[in-house]
Formats: sequence, structure tokens, C-alpha cells
Amino acid sequence: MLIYEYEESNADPRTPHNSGKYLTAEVLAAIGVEAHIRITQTTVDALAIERGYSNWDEVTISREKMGDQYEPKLAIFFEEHLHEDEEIRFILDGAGYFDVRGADDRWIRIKVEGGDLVVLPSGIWHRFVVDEGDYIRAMRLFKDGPKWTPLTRSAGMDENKARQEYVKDVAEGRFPASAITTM
Ligand code: KMT
Ligand code: NI
Repeated sequence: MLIYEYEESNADPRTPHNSGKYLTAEVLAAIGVEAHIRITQTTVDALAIERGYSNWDEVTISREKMGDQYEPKLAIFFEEHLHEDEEIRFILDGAGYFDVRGADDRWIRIKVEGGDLVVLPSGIWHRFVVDEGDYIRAMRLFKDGPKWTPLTRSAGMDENKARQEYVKDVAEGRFPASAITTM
């Protein structure tokens, strides 16, 4: 896993956009993003039980697997959005980038690879893209039914309840100071 400030440019989003300004997992923790680096399936299972996640599925994002749907799907994943539930992804294989908005509304890029798990809190603006390898396989954890409706960023979305709660949680420092495990 690598965490850094995203460098804006017209280059393909699949390229690193690495500004060279690296950030610590504590910076992520403050905005409610948990980064678990190189964990095992056993640790994922324990985390799922602890948080009441009883279901999961597996997603493969690749040109090979998706055919004509590949580029359109990538475009959807890369559109800035939020969800009303947290988003937990355990990377099984391949690599990609989760971009999340930092406290200053600038993009923070999180490079994820096999063994990395991220938890994005409900209400955070984010987007996803594969890296130049054009391939990622991930486990998606969910509770009752999968609820990953992406709500695209727009002016009206400031009124969204999940968004307002998230903004309040960050402002009031309600996220744990350290939300990292490394192995
Ligand atoms: C999402 O919701 O953005 C995804 O599921 C992306 C693929 S998981 C690495
Ligand atoms: Ni999402």
C-alpha cells in the first residue's frame, strides 16, 4: 500500500499521479479511512465477524473478464461519489487506486495490492481505478444485501444525511486516532 497526495494532470487515471508527497495512515485515520496492510484471510474473517459483516462477494475488474463493459465500468468507478454505507474491500490480486478527498478536499491516492484492505466510511467522497496492469480482484464485504449505490457528487449532495454526518464526525474528531494494522 502507498498513500500520497494525488498530482493533478491530464494523464490517464491508471498512471500513478504520484506527487512524491507521501502521507501516513494516521492522516487517513483522521478522515475515517482504515488501511490494513498485507493482512491474511484469517484477519479479514475476524474483522468481518467483529463488525457484523456476514456476506461477501468477489469482483474481477479486467478487460478480459468484462469485454465491452470494461471501459464504461471503469468510468463509473472513477466518477466521484459517496455511499450511505461503509465500503470494505479486501484486495486478492492485481492492483488499483482508491482516491479519497482529504480534509482540504484534495485527492489522496491509496495504492492497493493483494493483501490490502480498506474501509471507506459512509459519506466520504471517493473514486476507484485499476493501475496500468488493468486488473484487480477483490472481496466486497456486506451485511444484508449489497448496497453500493454510488451517489455522484453535485451541489445538492451536501444535504445528504450520510454526507452531513460524515462531515460532522471529521470536524468533531470522532474517528479513532489510529486505525491501522500492519503485518
Ligand atoms: C467500488 O465500489 O469502487 C469497487 O468495488 C471497485 C472495485 S473493488 C477494488
Ligand atoms: Ni464507492
